[in-house]
Amino acid sequence: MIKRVHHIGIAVKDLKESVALFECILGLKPVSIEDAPCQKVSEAIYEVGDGMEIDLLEPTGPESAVARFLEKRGEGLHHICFEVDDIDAELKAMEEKGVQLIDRQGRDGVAGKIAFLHPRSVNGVLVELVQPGSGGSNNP
Ligand code: CMX
Repeated sequence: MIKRVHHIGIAVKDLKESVALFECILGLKPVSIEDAPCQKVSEAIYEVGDGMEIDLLEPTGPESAVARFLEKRGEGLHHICFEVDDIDAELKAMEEKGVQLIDRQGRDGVAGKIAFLHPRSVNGVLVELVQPGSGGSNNP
């Protein structure tokens, strides 16, 4: 079952400049700035409201999915992540409904087990699912 929006990912070209912009325009400061080698990004994480995060994502190399996104589409909304309680069960149910999965099973991500649904199946929006506290590795 989908429980809440866990985070929204925004692709940016220059994390330092975007962090300064967020502070200047919105008065927001990141709770952390870190590398996520498993996703080939550096990210600035903001906590907004009731535990929801906004993550600014700068690619760490040309092979990053975020680098391809920036090249094709420019800066902007990259993905929405929903928290679920049983990621593998959700993926199985979605596959049965004909959703195009990028990951057929949850894999280790920064915040727990994660998986992506292809934007082609979700009105052009890349959707991530996360099952917190189950996995949670920063390694590739
Ligand atoms: N949102 C919406 N559409 C997107 C997209 C995104 N984030 N990324 C790519 N697309 C579009 C492409 O523009 C392309 O559109 P057209 O068919 O109209 O040209 C289409 O999806 C297919 O793209 P593709 O050629 O397969 O492009 P990629 O090789 O760039 O792969 C995707 C796209 C979604 C499969 C890949 O980006 C992926 O596996 N993403 C999951 C992992 C990820 O994004 N990690 C980033 C960090 C996450 C985090 O830190 O939480």
